[in-house]
Amino acid sequence: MSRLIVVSNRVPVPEKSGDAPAGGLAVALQAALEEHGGIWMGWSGKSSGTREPEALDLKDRGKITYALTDLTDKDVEEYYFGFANRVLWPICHYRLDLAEYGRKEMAGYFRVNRFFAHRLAPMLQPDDVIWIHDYHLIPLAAELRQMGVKNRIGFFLHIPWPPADVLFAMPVHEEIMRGLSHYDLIGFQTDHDLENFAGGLRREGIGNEIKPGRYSAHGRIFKGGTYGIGIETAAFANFARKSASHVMVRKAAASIEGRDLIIGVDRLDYSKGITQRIDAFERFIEGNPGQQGKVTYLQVTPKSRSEVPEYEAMQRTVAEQAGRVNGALGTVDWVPIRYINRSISRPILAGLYRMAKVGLVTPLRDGMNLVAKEYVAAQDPENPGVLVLSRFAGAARELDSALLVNPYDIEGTANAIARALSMPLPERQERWGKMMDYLNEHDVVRWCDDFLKDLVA
Ligand code: ADQ
Repeated sequence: MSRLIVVSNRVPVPEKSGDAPAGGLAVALQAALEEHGGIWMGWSGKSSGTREPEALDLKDRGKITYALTDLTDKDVEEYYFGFANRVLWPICHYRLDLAEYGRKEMAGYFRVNRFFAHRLAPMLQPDDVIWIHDYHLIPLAAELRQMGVKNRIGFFLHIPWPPADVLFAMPVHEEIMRGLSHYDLIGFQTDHDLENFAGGLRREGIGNEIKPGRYSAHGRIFKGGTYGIGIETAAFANFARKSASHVMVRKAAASIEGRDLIIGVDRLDYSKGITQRIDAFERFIEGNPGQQGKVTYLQVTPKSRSEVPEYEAMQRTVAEQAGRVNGALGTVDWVPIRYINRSISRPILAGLYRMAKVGLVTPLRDGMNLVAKEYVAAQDPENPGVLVLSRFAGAARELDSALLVNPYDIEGTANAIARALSMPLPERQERWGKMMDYLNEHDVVRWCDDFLKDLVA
């Protein structure tokens, strides 16, 4: 394959070449970029105020050039907080009720995509392969085509794709769908998302599947497929094994004092089902009074997108809820819920996952959910914990040996927590073994290879 060009909203630039990035996605993409040589372009995360951003900031790290651009305040407001996070994010997570449409924001979204295209195009060589990531940049291929770019362009959507009726509630759904048809390959996390996409094409009468995995719409033919993202399974498992001796993990273990640990780890986001999960935990304790004082539920939740009003409101709601449950159920020597609003380093996170008898991953809707996979990879094969997983996470389509729950069913989730805590060792090992085999086979490097292979085929 020729050079690889990756474009995503944010870019994990290493301090110096060879530095290992923190997340699995960055690891896999950096490895692919190292192999082929190339560019990773995106927003610097900084604002240029009211001034037009200056030329791209280029940082060379070995065979990879990181190309960063600032955005104006107006761009950040309209493209990022406005359209991407207040329209596309809720719509793609089936939350019509939370979508806030505004002409200005929509215009800003398309304007920033055009701006990205204008900055990227001059750096392209004719046989470069371009891979664009996520909902922030759907129209980017169309803008590049407009400028005469004929290269292979692939797109991967990290979040769910909604059914036609949800999508069509979005005023610019036509432009968004047309934008997608300019890619050569569109990748989704699950078959479900791909079916929703194909259903949308049919319902609108703009296209259809002409043969398996090949679609025709807006006068173009392109491929669509399912590529569920993985984690660095082996590395994460290794991490977790070593982490048990980490001083912070040992302190955490001591503070649990022989109680069973239940863990939840999510960005503070309404899609993650955190309030329903706390309700389910409360119901579990109320229904199992013998468990009082015997379990600790640790919810690790860094704040995210605090500038978006729905997220700011949620910060208050969850904090109040955790406080209320602790007030109602706690005793002088037992705090039922430990609620933490900060990021935790990966070694400590891995150690905490391993320590937890139950991993609670109950999003109302999630593209994949990597926490579910990390929790499984971190377990001790001799004594693995139990994953309680929402059937509405993409991961549920792969990890079907988890205890699958409907997160809206509070009683059902409470029962699953009880079942997880009392599950006999042989059943835990069998369920865990199946999931771990899957994760070993389908790690993030394979995800990256599969997508790129199909893009260039
Ligand atoms: P996210 O919505 O961010 O990702 P997820 O897949 O769970 O959700 O990934 C979160 C990552 O952040 C995990 O690697 C997790 O370890 C880390 N993380 C979360 N809380 C943390 C904390 N307190 N401290 C440290 N690390 C923390 C989007 C989509 C998902 C999709 C991914 C990848 O919404 O559905 O799985 O992209 O495609």
